[in-house]
Amino acid sequence: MLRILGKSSSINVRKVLWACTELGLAFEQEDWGSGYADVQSTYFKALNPNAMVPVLLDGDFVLWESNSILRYLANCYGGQALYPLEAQARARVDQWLDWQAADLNRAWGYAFMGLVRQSPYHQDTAQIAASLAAWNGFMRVLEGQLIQTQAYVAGASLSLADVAVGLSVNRWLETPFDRPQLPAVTAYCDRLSDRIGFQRYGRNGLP
Ligand SMILES: N[C@@H](CCC(=O)N[C@@H](CS)C(=O)NCC(=O)O)C(=O)O
Repeated sequence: MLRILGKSSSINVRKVLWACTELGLAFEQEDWGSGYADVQSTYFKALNPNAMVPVLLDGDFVLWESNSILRYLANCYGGQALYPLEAQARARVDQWLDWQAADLNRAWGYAFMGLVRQSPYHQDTAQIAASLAAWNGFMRVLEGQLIQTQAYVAGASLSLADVAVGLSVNRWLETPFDRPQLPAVTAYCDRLSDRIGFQRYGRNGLP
């Protein structure tokens, strides 16, 4: 049985939970991370020296880094529909997975910590505004892509990229600020909401 270490309120853990659901995989989830079991413990840091969730245990095999876990699960457990073998189709999925982990994730960091987590260290209004502007800029890039595909991020069918990007879209929609209207992004979120995995894990781990 796969073990997933990480609390379901974590966006990166929810990627893995949703991917397992898409792949029809049974798993055991353990609540690790702030507010739960201690990721600074010797046991946990031997699994992931970064002291972050998620961590996947597949027998003796240990893997951290959420998007790498998505790729591993698809590669190992018949996920060719989510992560195509053909080089260019696979590269398109990788492009959006890497974009989510690097550009999009970096853009929202300050604003999310300040507005949602209410961190006292992230209350500089100019930096919040800069973070929101960068975040919206990347979301406009996503809007353009979804206008082209009229379906999912990497094309006509759901892929691993939608797991990472879909959860990010939920984060953007749930963060309290004056958002620009992005109709293709809104329609995309509605499309994802038909999926049981997104219903279970897409909305901050809540039903
Ligand atoms: N790049 C990592 C980032 C993981 C990450 O930032 N995890 C956060 C939760 S979303 C975490 O472990 N925070 C520390 C904690 O909750 O104790 C990934 O994608 O897996």
